[in-house]
Amino acid sequence: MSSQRLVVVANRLPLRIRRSGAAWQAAPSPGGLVAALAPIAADLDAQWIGWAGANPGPDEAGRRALLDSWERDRGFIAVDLPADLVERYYDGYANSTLWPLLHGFPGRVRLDRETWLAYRDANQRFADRIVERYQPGDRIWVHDYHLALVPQLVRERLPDATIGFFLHIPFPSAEIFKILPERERLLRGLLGADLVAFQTHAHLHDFRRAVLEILGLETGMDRVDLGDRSVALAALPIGIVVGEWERRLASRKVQSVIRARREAPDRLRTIIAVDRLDDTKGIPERLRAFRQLLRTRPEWHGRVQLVQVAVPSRERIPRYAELRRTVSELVGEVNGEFATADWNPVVYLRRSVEPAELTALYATADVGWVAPLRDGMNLVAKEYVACQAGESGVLVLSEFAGAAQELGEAIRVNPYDVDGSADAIHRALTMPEPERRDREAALLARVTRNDAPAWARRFLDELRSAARDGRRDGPPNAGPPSELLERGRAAAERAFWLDYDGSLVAIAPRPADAVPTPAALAVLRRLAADPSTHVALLSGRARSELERWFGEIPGLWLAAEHGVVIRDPIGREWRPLHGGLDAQWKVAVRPTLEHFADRAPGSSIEEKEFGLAWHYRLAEPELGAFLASELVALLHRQLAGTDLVALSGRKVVEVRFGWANKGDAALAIREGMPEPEFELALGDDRTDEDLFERLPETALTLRVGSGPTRARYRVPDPAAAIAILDRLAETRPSVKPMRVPDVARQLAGSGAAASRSGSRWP
Ligand code: GDG
Repeated sequence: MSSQRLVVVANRLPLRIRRSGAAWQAAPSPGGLVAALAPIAADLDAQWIGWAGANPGPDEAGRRALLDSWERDRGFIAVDLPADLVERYYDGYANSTLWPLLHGFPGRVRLDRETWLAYRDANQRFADRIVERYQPGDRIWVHDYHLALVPQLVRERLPDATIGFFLHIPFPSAEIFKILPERERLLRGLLGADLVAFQTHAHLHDFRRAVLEILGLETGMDRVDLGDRSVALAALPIGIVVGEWERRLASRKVQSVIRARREAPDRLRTIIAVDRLDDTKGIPERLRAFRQLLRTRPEWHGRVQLVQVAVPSRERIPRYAELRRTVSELVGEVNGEFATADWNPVVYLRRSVEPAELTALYATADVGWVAPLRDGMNLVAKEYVACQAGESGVLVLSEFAGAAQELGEAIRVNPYDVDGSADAIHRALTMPEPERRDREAALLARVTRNDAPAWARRFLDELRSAARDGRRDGPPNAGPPSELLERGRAAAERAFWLDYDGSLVAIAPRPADAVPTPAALAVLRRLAADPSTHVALLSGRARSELERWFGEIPGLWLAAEHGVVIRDPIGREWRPLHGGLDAQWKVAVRPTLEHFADRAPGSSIEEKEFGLAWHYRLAEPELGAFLASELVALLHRQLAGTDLVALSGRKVVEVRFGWANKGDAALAIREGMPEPEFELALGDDRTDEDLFERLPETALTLRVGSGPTRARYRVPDPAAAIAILDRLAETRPSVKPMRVPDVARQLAGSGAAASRSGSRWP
């Protein structure tokens, strides 16, 4: 049994089964995924799970026998889907709802509960197959919009499985995605994975927005935190198998076709376009633009030809049948308007062409015209570049294809702009040879470097680290071992980084009620009184409160508002962590928060010196949570481009400086100190995770209460935390006599002294 199998899950298996006369036969499936993964699949002991394409019919035993042999000999595991289910799941929800919606065409979306139920059912069947065949150590790689629920369905039954998802098509703006009645289920479905990857950063960004606005979950640039685990996000543009096109290009047969075409005496300038007959591909728009070129630039009459290959696709869906009619009519119109006895402007191939012929078409075309209205990536663009190797064809590429992000040397077009597109084609046809060669060479280098095997390897690397880093249930409620505390008690130089609310005192319904307990005050005093122990209280509270409660404790550092301002224990002066403190912004932001406070009875606004917070602990929980996600989304827009951020915490949404965090505050204080021999950090929420993350590995990090954490140890409540601090405050064997903390003295002095200390104080 291999321990690192790759299980590829896609709507279709690499082979489909079909009836030929009295027998069942295997035929290759359409789609490039097999080719993309083939170069790495062999090394990875890859299994495939997918639909085999045909439904039970006559001779069920024969069909089963063939499918069984696929499984045995090739690792292809078929998912059985009854014909009526395929129609509702595949033609229905996947291609009539999700496909147009994810491409951003809400007007073309069909919403229908029946097809949604079929989609769920089909996804469940895929998940069942995965779970049935699962072996510990497997890496499960789910592909595309047909199977968005699969990651979560598998996660529910295999909590420890490694699951990745790749979306081949775009993700739309949140406004459009929200249209879907099943939006929440779909997002949750995807977030069952350890890694969700997209073709471009733009799609990834739109996905993050949807997660925020629909689920109310904040996301990092490349991560969604779900509490008990996190999901990595990545932009991994797919490539083509360049080697395969090179091999075809080099074949004798293809070479002789290419030579014959290039050397033909009456050779026309040719433009190649290759698409599935799909309304996202912009075929009618392209034909209109070509007509415009011929109308406005008669010099091309008789000299240029557009070869449009259009492979029929999803023909049972009415939208597709209609598109087929539209395209045929337009081809007829353009040819009818301009053709002569010796010249046909448009050659229309409404069928699939053989790979060898396609290679020759790409290689001999002067222009590759790729004009989708929206496309995840578009492999045709890359294939054209690969087949022009050593030649000087020009790629004209829609700015709405994912490929446009990578292929900057192409001529970019807006496919909706008929005149602009006609001009771009004219420009491509008249571009000087050296410029054409330079552009093609640069494109070819990039397409070759980011080829399909490189893409797959990158995905699997990302998946490996996502699965490793994503599980953060953290340690059990055990606390640090006794000998560690003993060592801590004896260490010469020590530092303590302590959160207050939830860590030293329990959370109270109203923040003002969470006053320090005598036990908390006592232990702070004892620790801070020791000259070789540096104690810093790092809190989200305002400095006035910290000063009132703790201002008189000798030797104690205070950091207020998550480290926006810090007070040293000697000079007792507050200084900002960064320069340029300004609270003017509150004037603009306060009304937004007030509006939400009005809408949720029981909620209130807390005004800090450099921040604003909306607390909803006392509001009706469901309404509070709902409004909180709406508020965060609104604030994200309002604060874009400022150095402020909106963060949701425990029953609170807070606006504060993005640069302020407890980790940086601790490091700023730490910079001027002698290297501590022992260091302890204490915290109970997300803002303390910044602290745990930035301290050196050797620090003893301690989470108070439940929730995911980076901390090494956990204790159940503030009382248990104080018990640990009490032990560390016991009489120390090796305390050096009368040692005044150096840093404190430096910081208390002049600005010049502060900068000499090498710290980052302004
Ligand atoms: C989805 C996303 C993303 C076409 N005609 C013939 C033929 N083809 C091949 C092409 C190319 C493939 O079909 C089409 O790939 P695209 O990338 O253009 O588009 P989709 O099918 O919509 O694919 C897309 C892709 O997934 C991969 O992630 O790029 O954005 O929509 O390989 O060569 N092949 C042959 N004869 C034809 O007539 N042999």
